[in-house]
Amino acid sequence: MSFPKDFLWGGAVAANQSEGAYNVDGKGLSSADMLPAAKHGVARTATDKIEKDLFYPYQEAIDFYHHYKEDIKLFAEMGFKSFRTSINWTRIFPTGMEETPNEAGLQFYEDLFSECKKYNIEPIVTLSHYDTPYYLVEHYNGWAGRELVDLFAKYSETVFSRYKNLVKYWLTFNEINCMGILPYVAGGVKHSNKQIQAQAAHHQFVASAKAVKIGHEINPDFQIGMMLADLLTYPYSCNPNDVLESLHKTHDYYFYSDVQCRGYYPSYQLKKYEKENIKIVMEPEDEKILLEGKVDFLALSYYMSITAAADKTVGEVADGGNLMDRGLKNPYLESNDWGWQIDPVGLRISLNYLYDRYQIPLMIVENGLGAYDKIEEDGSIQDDYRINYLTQHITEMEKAINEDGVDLIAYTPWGCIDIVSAGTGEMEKRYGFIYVDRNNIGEGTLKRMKKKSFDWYKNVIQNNGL
Ligand code: BGP
Repeated sequence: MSFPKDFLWGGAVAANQSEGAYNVDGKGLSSADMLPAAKHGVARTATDKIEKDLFYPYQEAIDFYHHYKEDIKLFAEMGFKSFRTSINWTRIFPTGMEETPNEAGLQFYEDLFSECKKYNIEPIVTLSHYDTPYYLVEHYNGWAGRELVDLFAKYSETVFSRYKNLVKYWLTFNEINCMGILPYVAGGVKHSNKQIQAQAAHHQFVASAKAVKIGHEINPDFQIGMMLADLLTYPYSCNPNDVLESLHKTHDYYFYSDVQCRGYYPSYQLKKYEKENIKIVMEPEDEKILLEGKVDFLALSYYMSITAAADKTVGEVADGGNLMDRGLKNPYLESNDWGWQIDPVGLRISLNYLYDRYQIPLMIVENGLGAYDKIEEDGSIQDDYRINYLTQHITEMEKAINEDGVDLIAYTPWGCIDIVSAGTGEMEKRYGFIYVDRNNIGEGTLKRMKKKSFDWYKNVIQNNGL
């Protein structure tokens, strides 16, 4: 078992779920800041302003903003070769509309990326991770507004120029396909229907393609990728109608990677829009921009798989499966405490599908097990379940590389340090190798503690996956 020599082992977080400091040093409000905590099984809904009696878990999060040196030191101790995080647009342009950027915000990320470089950790930076300036949400209905394309291009140009010698790997939009599932979270789209979601996705496609072009002009060595939430969907049975249903569900998310990796809308999606009477408003240059702004690599998140049946009365809807229009449970798989079905072989299958389809390098920039962790009397955290989950997935990655020939270049497990959950706003859905003392209602010292998986992952990296 071996991994490529320069394989980018690391970990991942996002600005909004980790940084806290939501209103310091000139930062503006973002769509994420307006999401109060919910509970397991209850979707988070944005408020129009910050309400005093609600709890907004991103406001403080794990205060990575003030703890990043300590945290990166711990990542370096594990031997990280890469670290994925995002830039919070509202630290750079507080409303998204300013003429000149906020220097304090620019300086923060310069310090953060320099700190990574100090330990030879390669930053992998997402430009937009579920974070839209709230001003743009209010004035343009988020990404439903065409105005955001050029505002985003300006923001991208600003950060590309500033960090051109610090950052090589960039991702444009986190889980861009979630626009069709969670339009507010993915695009600050508050008032939404299928037509609006399709138009908002188009704006992100064009904005991403523009960013790719601008980035390559600023530094031809930049590698700029797209990011797909991999929602691997099997047929519920071998009934051809179920197979067809799973193909259609697969198209629902491959559509996004097709546009970004191939540079044009796939025919199945154009037919679907026609059937649903959805009309995309395009500017004359858009098709050219999409083609010229194809991405250099594809990054994916992978947590689970679901199944699909043609007959709408069969099967049991999996947790979260209702978002994917009746994603069904798979009798062969077990689930985590949040009902996400654990499927390591599915990761190998997904990597094959994606590499066959696009023939460009792949990165796994999110994977992991959300779980409740317990601190033992001796202060240790015995997270063997997490070690087990990750071992199984790494084993399948290795097969994808060595047996199937997939060009996989990075693995950054999600929430390498415990952060706030995006789905529920809980703190106690933990993914990390590092425990953070904070609970669901914001109590705790924020102290960092190594879990058992910390030394395990250190060993994995040291032995290049062995
Ligand atoms: C992905 C998001 C992340 C992240 C992860 C885990 O969809 O890109 O932001 O949080 O899912 O989800 P959760 O936090 O709900 O467990």
